Amino acid sequence: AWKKYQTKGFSTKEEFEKDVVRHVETTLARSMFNCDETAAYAAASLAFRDRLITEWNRTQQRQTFTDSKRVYYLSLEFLMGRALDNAMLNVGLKNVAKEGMSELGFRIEDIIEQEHDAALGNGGLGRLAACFLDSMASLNYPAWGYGLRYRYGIFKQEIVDGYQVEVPDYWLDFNPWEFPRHDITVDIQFYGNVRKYQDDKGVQTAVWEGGEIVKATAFDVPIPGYSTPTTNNLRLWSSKAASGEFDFQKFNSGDYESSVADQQRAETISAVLYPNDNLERGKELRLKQQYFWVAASLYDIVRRFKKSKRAWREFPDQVAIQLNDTHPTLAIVELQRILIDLEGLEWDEAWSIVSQTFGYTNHTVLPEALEKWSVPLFQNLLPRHLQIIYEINLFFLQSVERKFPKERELLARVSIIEESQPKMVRMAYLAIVGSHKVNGVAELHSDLIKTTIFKDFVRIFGPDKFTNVTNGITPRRWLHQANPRLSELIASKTGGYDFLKDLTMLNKLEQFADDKEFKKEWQEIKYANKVRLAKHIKATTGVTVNPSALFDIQVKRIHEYKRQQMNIFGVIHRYLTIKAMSPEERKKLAPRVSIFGGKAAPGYWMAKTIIHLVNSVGAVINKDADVGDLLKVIFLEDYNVSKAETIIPASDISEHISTAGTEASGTSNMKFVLNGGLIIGTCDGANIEITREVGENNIFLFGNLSEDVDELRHAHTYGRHELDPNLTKVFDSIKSGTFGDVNSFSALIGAIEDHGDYYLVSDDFLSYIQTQDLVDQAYKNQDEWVSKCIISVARMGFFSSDRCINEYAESIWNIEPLTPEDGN
Ligand code: 26M
Repeated sequence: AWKKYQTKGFSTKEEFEKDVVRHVETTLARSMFNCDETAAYAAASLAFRDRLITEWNRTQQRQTFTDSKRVYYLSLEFLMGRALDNAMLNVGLKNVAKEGMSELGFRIEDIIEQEHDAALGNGGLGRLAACFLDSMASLNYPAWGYGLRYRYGIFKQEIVDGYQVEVPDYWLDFNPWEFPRHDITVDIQFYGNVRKYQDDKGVQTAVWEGGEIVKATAFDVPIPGYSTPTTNNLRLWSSKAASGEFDFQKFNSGDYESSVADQQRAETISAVLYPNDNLERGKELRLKQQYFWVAASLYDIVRRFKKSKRAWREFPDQVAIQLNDTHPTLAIVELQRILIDLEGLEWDEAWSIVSQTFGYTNHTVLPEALEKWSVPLFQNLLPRHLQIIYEINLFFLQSVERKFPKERELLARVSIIEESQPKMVRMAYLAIVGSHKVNGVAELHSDLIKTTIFKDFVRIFGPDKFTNVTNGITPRRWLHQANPRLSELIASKTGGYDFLKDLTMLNKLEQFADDKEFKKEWQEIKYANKVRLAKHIKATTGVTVNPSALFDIQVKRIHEYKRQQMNIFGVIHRYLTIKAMSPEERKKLAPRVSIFGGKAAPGYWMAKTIIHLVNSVGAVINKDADVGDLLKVIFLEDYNVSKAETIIPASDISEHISTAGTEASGTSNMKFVLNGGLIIGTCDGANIEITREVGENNIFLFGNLSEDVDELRHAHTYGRHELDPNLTKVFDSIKSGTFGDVNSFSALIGAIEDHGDYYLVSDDFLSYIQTQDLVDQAYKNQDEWVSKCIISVARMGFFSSDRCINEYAESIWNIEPLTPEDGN
């Protein structure tokens, strides 16, 4: 029905070509005679961008006129990847563009490849935010994302002599997908002092004064929904110096050098994404980034609310704010400050508004990732906010004391301020106290936070405040865009592309799990995807891999808890086994390609050592003539969203092998299964729910359970710790120098042999290699294997981020979709 409102703009290939030529000749000021692929990409993007703008404006008007409740998704990371392909598919004009570009002499694939990834995120958390934006728009929810416009995204990874080298990712040279809003700026204050005074009526007021001001400028990115009239907005803030304001007063007028230095210091705030994933390091600049972004976003949200002229108590009926982990927790304090210091509300009324507005999503239980800020650092940077935090804490602890009168230790345990040296602000506790709902991201994870790190808070607030929303992924990017042939095959059997809007429709595929013709097509598509990846491997590493081999893939951030070290030890074990075999025995083996990819945080030395080991092992195995095609080891450089789109559809088996209880959810597990690959994994995160959906026969689970982890760790520390003999053999071969310098890898071995094997690599090793043998056996029966893959895909409907967003909308945000029928 909304189609009748559809915008002007091209809809045929001729019209598209006209737009492209116009942009080449006028916007880019070039002639069609020297239009290269870069220019063609630019012009095609501008043509699509024009088309998005009308719907974007209309969506915003609709949301304003109907005065409907909006959700604001606050995330320091949005791992968007490429925009052009996504825009073409979402507005349903990729074929038009393909034909048009072809007539202009370009292949659409080459044009798409020109785009630099928007890589404003580290890993799972950032990519989840990007999937959520796609789902919120595709489901017509009135929703905005708020983030930071980093000048440098996550670093580019180069592998030099087997080691990771980081190269800056300057991505803004040409970015047609953002609109600078130089008229939308906010002054953000840092440092300074708080002066308290009483007015004539004896009312205390706090004034935050002095310090310095930095300007936030908005940059807007349109977010088109798939086949919907909704185009939502992602607003990213960029920092610059507030020129001519009082921050310059402290310099002598005409002191040019220090003015420039000041300018640069201000611009530093939005300069670079912190490249840590699941690690907190307490740097002042990081806290500055957080406040800068949170204060600008809240100013914007509050300004929009005030235009509606509603009473403050209606704020939570108009506004839901979701905190993507604790990174935006300052928003809670900032809204309280706005309401009491600037708008003159009473504390209690303000606090009730604040705590009804926010929801907090936890993404990790790793202790080293839980955010804490030193009180002295806080005091210096945000003096007024620290006062407010102390008040919040005081009222909170008073309420706890009333409820649990004689439990002094409880008060110390749940205090937002940790009484350490120096004292620390516990951001997760602040987020819980200031939100109406707290959720984990998979069932096991949500249970774990309720019984471990947030246990006391469940007693205090009751169990209903804590809930689960299992993560999901957008099928538009992770099936339709990444695997167009599989998407087409599915469409041909399920009655068109409706399954992209209702992924549970995949269940119609189950009836074809034994259909010969269907299975043949399915296999052909997988093979073609593997050929494509093999070409990429050849081009980037020089290694030839056989596309008929079993492709075994582990791509994700490198972290000890994700256990890439166990994977590579397993590869070495396989290598030693092959070496010990007779040629006849070798003939019975299933050839395998072990593929790794992922970035290590630049300061995470152990993770970098894992990368070095993978490359060193590959260097030896890949040129061993005894082994040949039976085993190849590949490390793919610079894993990112666009590379994931080629890697994931090419997997036969992928690895999700974290120590039980450590991976909150995982989302690549869902992407791999949705693309017709099976997985080997531990009983962790969403693997458990994937098993529930696809059935135990269609997944390779192994290893200890999360409830056994504490005991095993305890036994390592206090009992004898005997290593698995298979693992010992692997260590012996490393120690004998098979893979180069022995000392390079001693820390990796030492962590297991001498330092308690915290991630239980040895405990799970036997079960891991035995399960890998089962994978080999299963792969030999291709007929059964393909049926397993089809059945699994058919049962993956639950893992759409659409399901996930509908759950948030209903149980946390209390918002409704909005379409033209409701407005303009
Ligand atoms: C912290 C401090 C300084 C700089 C960066 C950080 C930081 C950045 C990212 C800390 C944690 C970050 O992300 C955690 C994360 O990605 N968690 C993952 O979230 C996914 C989506 O819910 C889950 O699927 C993964 O299991 C979980 O590891």
